Amino acid sequence: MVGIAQYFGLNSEQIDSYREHGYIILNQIFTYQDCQSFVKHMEDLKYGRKSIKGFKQQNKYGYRTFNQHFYDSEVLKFLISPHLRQPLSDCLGDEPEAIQTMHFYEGSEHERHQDQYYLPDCMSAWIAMTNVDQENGALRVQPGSHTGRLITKKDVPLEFSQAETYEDQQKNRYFPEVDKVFVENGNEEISIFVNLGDVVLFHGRLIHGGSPVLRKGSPRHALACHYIPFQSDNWDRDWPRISFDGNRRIKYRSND
Ligand SMILES: O=C(O)CCC(=O)C(=O)O
Repeated sequence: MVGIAQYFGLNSEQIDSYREHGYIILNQIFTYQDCQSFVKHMEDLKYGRKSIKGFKQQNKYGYRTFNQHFYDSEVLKFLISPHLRQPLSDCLGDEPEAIQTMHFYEGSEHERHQDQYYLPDCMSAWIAMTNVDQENGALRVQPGSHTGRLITKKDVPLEFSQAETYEDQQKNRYFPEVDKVFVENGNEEISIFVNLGDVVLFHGRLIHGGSPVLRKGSPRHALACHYIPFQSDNWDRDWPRISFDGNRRIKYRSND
């Protein structure tokens, strides 16, 4: 098992802060050793020193892997770590079910977006596996934006044609809409600097993205984990929804 010895939920101040700002930083949830051995695992896979069936990197928003927990128990271990269960449940007001992972080898420089566009009702636990500073592409967020407008697939349909790729759709139609909401909200954007083992919990409506990478090529390992409330029916993927007990269910939207 990874993580420090005891499991805590959020105190009332932390819950209030999460509700007000749409994110909260939890310090030292995972140990130096947990993070170091995970980074080694990821680097070994990247450079072919180790192989695992299904392993694939995407060169999209920096080097990353997508849903590696489907085939890699090292990722699954973090995704459903008991250290995250109660804090997530305190934020969601329901039992969390794990739905998605992305491991970033480096800063993504991802444009501003809201995760609930892609995964309705979700929230995120973003685990820093290396120290994250001004230079290697910190997470940037607009505090309070989780109470502003959410751009959904009804506003910007996620449809492509021969003439328009997914990337075009995002760049030409989706990101500009989020930028409009960002301006409407009016709050300052901030970059979040954290140490390895820290976790940023954030609301799925929070406008966020990746800060510019000033030191090109610098490693910045982070595992972004996404969760949905158990009661949510807002789900149309065929991916398993994984409980913290390890149970898996495939649950489709019951209406519309
Ligand atoms: O890690 C990053 O740079 C961005 C992560 C992100 O945008 C996400 O997890 O949705």
